Amino acid sequence: MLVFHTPLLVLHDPPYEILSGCAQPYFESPDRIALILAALLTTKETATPADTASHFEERRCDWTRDEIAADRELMEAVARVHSRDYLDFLREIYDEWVAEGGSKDAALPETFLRRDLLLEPALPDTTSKGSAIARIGRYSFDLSAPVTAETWIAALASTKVALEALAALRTETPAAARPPGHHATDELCGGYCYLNSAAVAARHFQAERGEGSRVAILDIDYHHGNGTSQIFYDDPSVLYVSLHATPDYPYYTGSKDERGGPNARGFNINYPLPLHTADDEYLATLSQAGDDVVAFDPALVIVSLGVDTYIDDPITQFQITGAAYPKMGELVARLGKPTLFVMEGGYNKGAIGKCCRGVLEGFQL
Ligand code: SP5
Ligand code: ZN
Repeated sequence: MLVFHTPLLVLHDPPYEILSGCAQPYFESPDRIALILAALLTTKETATPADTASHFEERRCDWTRDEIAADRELMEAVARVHSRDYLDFLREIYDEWVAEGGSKDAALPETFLRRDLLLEPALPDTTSKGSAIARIGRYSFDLSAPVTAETWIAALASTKVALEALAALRTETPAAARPPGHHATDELCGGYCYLNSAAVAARHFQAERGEGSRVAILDIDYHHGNGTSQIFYDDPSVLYVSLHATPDYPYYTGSKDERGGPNARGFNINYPLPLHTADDEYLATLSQAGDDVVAFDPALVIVSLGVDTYIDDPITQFQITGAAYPKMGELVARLGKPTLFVMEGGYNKGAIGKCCRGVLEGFQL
């Protein structure tokens, strides 16, 4: 199994985020990638037959910052999902923020543009250019997506890693990508996410294979992927199926009633699960979600792989143990489809590598 990554992913390193009203160290930290790669690429000293059967081969992509910034094809791919204005915002905001006297550590909103705050329907000019602090409140939905000097390059690199893995896809390929993507909508960043790599990969696949080719996105991150759901909500060619905790972040989306827009009723499927959910209930639900995917008969399955479902994750509440991860991988393999894994959340530094390895080994059994 080829594992894709690039050293550029670590460039995005915000000093803090605001959680529960307090500044906290940024949970979505750069060392997550090294921890995952170490777990995948290290051969265990006590190799069992199962270990040797699963084989991870590193594909390190040595792009330069300039190559990423000037990559026209990548921009085109990203622009299939995100609006031009939003992409301009991500590229420009840090410099604009610093020029305005903002902290060099990171740009973070002070206010959010809520449409119900406006007295006239047109957006105020300040949200396009001229006031960085107004502009960032237009394109963010929380205080967990600070924009640093390097965020734009790292987010682009993260998406490019997913596209490289997609291009190399045979039966399965994991992309070790960060920052994650599933909370990013067409024009909002939040929840550690800036560019929605899984969505960009889905659209890119369709651009190459023909517009109607069916793609299923199976989101097994602990949180509801509100961004992915929004992007494909009215599109019957992309099935979005999510297992996630309720009530928890992002709080306002993820209910069973969200079944898709008028053109795509039934193509958005949510499985909200109670906060205390443990292995058996989770796996039974995943198996049901697998049936949804099989019924849809997609040409490609994209797994938004978050391992923040783990029992000892610092910001979540499920009680999923290490033993469940290989079983998740097995259930995904049973779908019998070409499968792209794109990394999303997972914040327990001692466990994320093991959990990812578990899923991918289970897939290969
Ligand atoms: C990709 C991804 O997993 N994003 C998750 C973003 C979650 N951000 C808010 C989490 C709120 C956690 N509140 C409990 C804090 C316990 N210290
Ligand atoms: Zn998550």
